[in-house]
Amino acid sequence: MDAPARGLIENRPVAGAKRVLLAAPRGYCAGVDRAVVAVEKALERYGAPVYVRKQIVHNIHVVTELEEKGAVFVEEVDEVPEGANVVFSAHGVSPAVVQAADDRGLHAIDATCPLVTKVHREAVRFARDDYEILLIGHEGHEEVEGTAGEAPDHVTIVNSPDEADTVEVRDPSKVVWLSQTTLSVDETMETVNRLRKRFPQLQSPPSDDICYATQNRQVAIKKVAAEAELVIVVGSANSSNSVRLVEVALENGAKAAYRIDYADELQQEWFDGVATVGVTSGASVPEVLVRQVLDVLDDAGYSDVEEIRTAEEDLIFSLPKELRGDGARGGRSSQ
Ligand code: 0CH
Ligand code: SF4
Repeated sequence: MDAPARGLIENRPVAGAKRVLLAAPRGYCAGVDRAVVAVEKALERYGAPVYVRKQIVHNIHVVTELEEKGAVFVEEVDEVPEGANVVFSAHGVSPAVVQAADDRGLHAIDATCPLVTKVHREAVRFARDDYEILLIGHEGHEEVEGTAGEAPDHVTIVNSPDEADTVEVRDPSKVVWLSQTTLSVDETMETVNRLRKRFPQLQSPPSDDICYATQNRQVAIKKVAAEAELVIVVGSANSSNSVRLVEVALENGAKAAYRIDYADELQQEWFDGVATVGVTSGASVPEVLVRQVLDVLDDAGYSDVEEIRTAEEDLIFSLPKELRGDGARGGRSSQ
């Protein structure tokens, strides 16, 4: 989308000085950057169209821009012409999808985030040792489908803390929990605590499944929310980690919190009497969309912007191996 018309929100007086607290880290994580760059590189190398199974990341702006460059997003590999290039999204795929692409003679480029692949490997290993895996995550989310698909006979999905009270297992002495990478840390710990009350021998994953980027964005918005009357989260409705940021803000002091895709969705009534606005963005959100929100806020008198940084991030993943032939490495995408 073009830059939104400025002056969308009126500059009305409020008690106290108007200011913005801008959470950091926010926006793109290493896995999203790598996945978006992978589609761009595939387009450069092979030319359009490059097919992508599911949204490469859950952000409408990213998907629209890549479509304009020649990416074609499909739901399943059977929609891809035989022999064509197909990119698997950052959220990962089950072995059945890999097999289906192979059966169709597709050239697959796997943009699954390495931190999602790590959880897949854990699922494979615990299943091989005949553990029952309680996979904490949202049923129907692509990442959960992909991870569960590694060991369908050993995985039971636990959608919520309440489900921890009712889920049944075969052998309570041989059970482990794993999780989706983009959940609320606090809610997941509540689920685990409730599971452990019922299954004291429950094992934990060897290392955190909720990834560094998800955790860092939640820590930052908690600090911002403690001082903000209103929190704006930039991110798409199907972006799990973005939606979690709204919930975390509300649970940690924000009086109101809203998720928007674009600055022109800001509503006048959200700002009534508000002096301090918190702003953040999900892991799949390009920074340009945050800048457009800050421009609208600036016009409304929220010109004093203070960044609240709770962690530094410098992780970069190398590109999928199928794109590494020229020695290219992942780097900041142009979006
Ligand atoms: O937060 P979810 O998992 O819905 O996905 P996203 O918004 O595309 O963010 C990137 C995470 C990709 C997989 O961990
Ligand atoms: Fe990888 Fe975490 Fe980003 Fe998901 S949110 S793509 S697991 S770094």
